[in-house]
Amino acid sequence: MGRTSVDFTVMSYNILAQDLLDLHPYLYTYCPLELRDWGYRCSLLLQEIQKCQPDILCLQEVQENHYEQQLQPALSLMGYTCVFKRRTGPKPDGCATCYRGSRFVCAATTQLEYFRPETGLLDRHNVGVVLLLRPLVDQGARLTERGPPLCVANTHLLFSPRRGDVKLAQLAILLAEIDRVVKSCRSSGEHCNVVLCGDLNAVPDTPLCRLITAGSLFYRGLPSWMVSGQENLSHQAHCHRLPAPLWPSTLGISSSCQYVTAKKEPERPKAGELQYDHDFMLSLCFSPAACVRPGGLELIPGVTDCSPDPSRGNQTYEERFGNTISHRLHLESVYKHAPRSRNPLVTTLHSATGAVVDHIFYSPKRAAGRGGSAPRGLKLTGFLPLLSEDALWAINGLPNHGFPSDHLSLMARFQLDLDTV
Ligand code: KL2
Repeated sequence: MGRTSVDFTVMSYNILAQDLLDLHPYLYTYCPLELRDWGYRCSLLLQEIQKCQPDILCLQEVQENHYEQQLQPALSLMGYTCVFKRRTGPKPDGCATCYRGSRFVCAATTQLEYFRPETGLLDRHNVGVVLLLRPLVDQGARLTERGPPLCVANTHLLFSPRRGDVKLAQLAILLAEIDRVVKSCRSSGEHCNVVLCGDLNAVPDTPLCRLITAGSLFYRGLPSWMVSGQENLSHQAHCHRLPAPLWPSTLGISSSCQYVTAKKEPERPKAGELQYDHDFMLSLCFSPAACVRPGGLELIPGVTDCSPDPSRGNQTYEERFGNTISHRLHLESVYKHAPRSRNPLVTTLHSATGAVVDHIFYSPKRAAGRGGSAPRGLKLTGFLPLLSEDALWAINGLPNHGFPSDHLSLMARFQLDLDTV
């Protein structure tokens, strides 16, 4: 009898790009210069990863030259395979997703760019990485692929507290890609679990996070700054409210955060191609396309007098979009139990802010499907606690002698049921 489940851990960590630290020194005046040094921070970071031994590591603010010169080589020696995606634009950092080669094989990789200037909305240089991983299980001294696949999405969404509209559209691109991966698994009969993590630059219980966990968001008219809850900007005179639709159809993503397959214009037939043989016409007889009534069809009672349903098909993009964004993934937050208190827990802290902006979402375990199929989803079996603002200021804020970044690392442990053999 083989194993019936495996455990794995996921860490999400914004490691504070040196470039951004040096660009905003006024945020870290309390932090001694020697603790702001990349060499010092890098060795602390690698020690922390070595100690926690996450099976999957999702890093944000990874500076390209530091990735190439220090992080990738060191992580490779620790047994990790990494996929890095630098931001578009001038800033030299990006996201890196690493997994332990002894625990997973990677079946597919997508590097997402959210810069889509043709949309008139997505004009910021943020990125994401989506991997499809297959668990490896030790079976008689041999590593074998076993169990349902896992889609791991890692991202760092736009910081700007006012631009909730851009953040939501960036998230929609990420959700559409995850949906595509999950669907491609489903088409081959597999249930794909999802882990979505990273620095979303949005605090819990705000519209952006609620879209992820509730699956839908009514956004029309919502003040843009409210989307992420980073700052209260209700006092400002001019307040941008979210329009509907939020993004144009040219993005190729529906309001349910799924890719829209573009409808191609039918090609005009060349002369002589208008001949159809009897078998071809017969094969069309019951196909849906053959049941659509051409606009200028001559009325013959009983033959051509059933007209198409006018409530479908003629709607404009704006009408179809509605005022709601939704998605079809079931996701829960690992850190939803974090209690609100006078001394709040945080994932990031410096002179200007102390907040929870980093998250790990996952497909929770649900009841068995019909026909006695195996229960689906991940069982959360543990997570690394956060610290309070007070506790962190008591050890001189972030970064400090023990923590290399202005963010804390988040970590969760999951149990995954393997397919029974
Ligand atoms: O909030 V962050 O820090 O997830 O920890 O993400 C962004 C900010 C990161 C990438 O753009 O750079 C930080 N004031 C303070 N921090 C800023 C600012 C700013 N004006 N701009 C960017 N960042």
